[in-house]
Amino acid sequence: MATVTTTARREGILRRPMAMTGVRSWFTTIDHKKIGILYGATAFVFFVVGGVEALLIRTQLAGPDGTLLNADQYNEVFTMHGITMIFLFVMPMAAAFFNYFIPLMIGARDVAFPRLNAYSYWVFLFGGLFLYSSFFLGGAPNCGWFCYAPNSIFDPTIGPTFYALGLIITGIASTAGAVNLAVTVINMRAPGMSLFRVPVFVWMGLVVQLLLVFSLPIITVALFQLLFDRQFGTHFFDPTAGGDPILWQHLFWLFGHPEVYVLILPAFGIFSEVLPVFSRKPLFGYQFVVFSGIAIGFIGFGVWAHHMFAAGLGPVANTAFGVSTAIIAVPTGVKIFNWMGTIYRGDIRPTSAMLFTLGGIMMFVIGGLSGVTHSIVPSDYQQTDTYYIVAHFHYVIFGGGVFAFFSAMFYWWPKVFGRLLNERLGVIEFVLMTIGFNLTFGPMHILGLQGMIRRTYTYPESLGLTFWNQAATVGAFLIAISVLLFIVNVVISHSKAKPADVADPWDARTLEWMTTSPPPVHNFDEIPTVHALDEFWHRKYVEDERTGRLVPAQAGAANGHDADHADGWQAIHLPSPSYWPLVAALGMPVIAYGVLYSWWWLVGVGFATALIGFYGWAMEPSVSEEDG
Ligand code: HEM
Ligand SMILES: [Cu+2]
Repeated sequence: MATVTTTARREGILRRPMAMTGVRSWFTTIDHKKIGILYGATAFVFFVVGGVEALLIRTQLAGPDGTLLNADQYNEVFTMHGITMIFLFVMPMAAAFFNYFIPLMIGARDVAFPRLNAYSYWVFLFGGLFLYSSFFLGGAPNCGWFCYAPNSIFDPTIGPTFYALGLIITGIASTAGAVNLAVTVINMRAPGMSLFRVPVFVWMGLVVQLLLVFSLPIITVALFQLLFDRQFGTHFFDPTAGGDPILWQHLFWLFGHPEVYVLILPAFGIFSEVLPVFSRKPLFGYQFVVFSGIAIGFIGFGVWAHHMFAAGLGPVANTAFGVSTAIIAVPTGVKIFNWMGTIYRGDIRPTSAMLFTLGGIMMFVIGGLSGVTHSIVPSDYQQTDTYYIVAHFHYVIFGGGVFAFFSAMFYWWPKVFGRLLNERLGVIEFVLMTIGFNLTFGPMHILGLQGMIRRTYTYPESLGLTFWNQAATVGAFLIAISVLLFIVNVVISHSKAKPADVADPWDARTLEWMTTSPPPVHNFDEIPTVHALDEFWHRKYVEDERTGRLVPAQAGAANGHDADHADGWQAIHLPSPSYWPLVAALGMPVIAYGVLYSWWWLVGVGFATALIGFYGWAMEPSVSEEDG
């Protein structure tokens, strides 16, 4: 096993740890940066797959009586589209940015549990591959992304069992990742980085991890109950045997609504990082942005039944959840006003990152407004299960979430890869995606109010829904072209020679920009001491006593030695790469296939594989003895 540790104190000079390279290093890495890149690349592939499914849906619905897909195929495609976009794209893409940037932004060398971090990535990957193997092994999940009972227990196809097992596996990955990142933010901050000096992106990351830690156990219990009902003949959700299908809805949405904040809070963090940098102003109302994020996290656990207004819970429950849902619009609104306060009178630079952030906020606001109309119970009776709802959640998740991801990619690409993406292609991509997006999902509001219900593979000419469906389909293909343009941009940018130095191309504010691009494997030669929010900015610029204006600090001050470390360099310890997290993760899908086909010997093999992995992992020295 190669060593990557150094000691400096003894030799008085710094010997930087050596980065592992080559294909093998990607299978053994426990470096948060490499794991971040793995999450990002995998999530992007799933985004493309989910996008192809969306184009299949839109082609089927482009006109009445579509014949591209039959009813069963359509059910599989829209279900896998929803599952893929939420569990295999948005969540892991957020994990990619959190993994790569949280340690850098808090001045740490890595996350708290590097091997657990690798484990969570491999379990996520195997969970995604397990779910997609269903297309070749008897039938993909076909019950919608929330897979309601009793349909899910009586469905004769194997799809709902793949659904239950697949989401149990991805849930394990998310839980492991959440514990890791939450402990990292709480325990690994650099000296002086008190909680109100932590960047908003990190704060939103912490809230997201805590939402996951508290909501995933609920859905995991429900998934095991669904699995038991299907595989072992229990009756949790079977109304014919004393079970209650509404129980599934309660359990699913107790997880499902906090889940939508797991999907959107990363975007709120990204907006709060990008706006100040390209407005050359500090974030307006930093503490309000932080507290409103925390408030959303809390209230988010008290609104779940707004997904069940038509399930017959009664006027009292409906009213209570209608009110709690309206209340959650308040902290969300606070953020919008703080973002507007940040750009107000700012020195705006319309870079691609800034445009995607501004566009993302606007699309999210449109989605938020239709969300408020859902909280009014009688109007939701009209809207629920129609394309008005489909329009709403695409405006918030895609409009808010995906636009934010593209903003983050243009913003942080130079830090991760040491080169900038092409700005001109970025602006064209933004314009195309914005037009395509509104042409796809805007008309769905109208289609929904005209009575087009979701999850139906075709519609008759007589309903008069054709025109807006055609418009929506054209829009979907425009979105696809804009995503293709992004891929072309990446290829072109990486085929060019690397530019000299893009350590801080945007003149940014936070610690990740204080390192080189890409950062060294140990992140910082010296753990910085933090004295303020936007620490890097305040190292670069000081206030001129006479004019009160910000003037550049003396050269080298930004990345200089900290006086606090006058006693010389620290020893840099980094854990060694390891195969064992991958081995332990491999046990998961093996166990799942065993349960799926009731091959109990295979379940045994899976458990043995996982145990061998955990044993090897536990017995492995954390750092090499050479460090002594
Ligand atoms: C790329 C452009 C996209 C298009 C054209 C698109 C289109 C659609 C359509 C037409 C439906 C409704 C299917 C039906 O009910 O019959 C749907 C469902 C859904 N979409 Fe998208 N979508 C896109 C991107 C996304 C993204 C980025 C996300 C999430 C991040 C997403 C999440 C969902 C979810 C969760 C459902 C519900 C599936 C269900 O009913 O179980 N979509 N999409
Ligand atoms: Cu909800």
